[in-house]
Amino acid sequence: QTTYRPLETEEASEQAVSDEPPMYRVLLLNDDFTPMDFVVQILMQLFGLTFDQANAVMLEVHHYGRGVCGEFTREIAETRVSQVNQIAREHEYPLMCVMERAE
Ligand code: NFA
Repeated sequence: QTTYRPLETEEASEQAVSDEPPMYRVLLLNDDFTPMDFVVQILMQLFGLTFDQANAVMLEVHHYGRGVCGEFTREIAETRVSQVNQIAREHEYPLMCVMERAE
């Protein structure tokens, strides 16, 4: 004997499968040594920000300790983090870039 139940719609089951990839925030952390104009250049070159946007993010990091460069899929976020940290190390600045899950 078979028990039949209705097919569940997404709404009925509340188990909808997201088709969107998880997003990651890329953050810059403040330090006392990295020059402000170097941070602004990084934000323009690697994150495509305008000078004014880059300046605003840099000042947020400088005043509050951290600031958001953007939100990306995992691979892109990982690549940006590596690029920032590598360029900073090449210039012997302690600038730190990290990522965290958004949402
Ligand atoms: N705090 C740094 C300074 O005063 C500037 C800075 C901003 C460093 C953002 C790192 C990130 N030179």
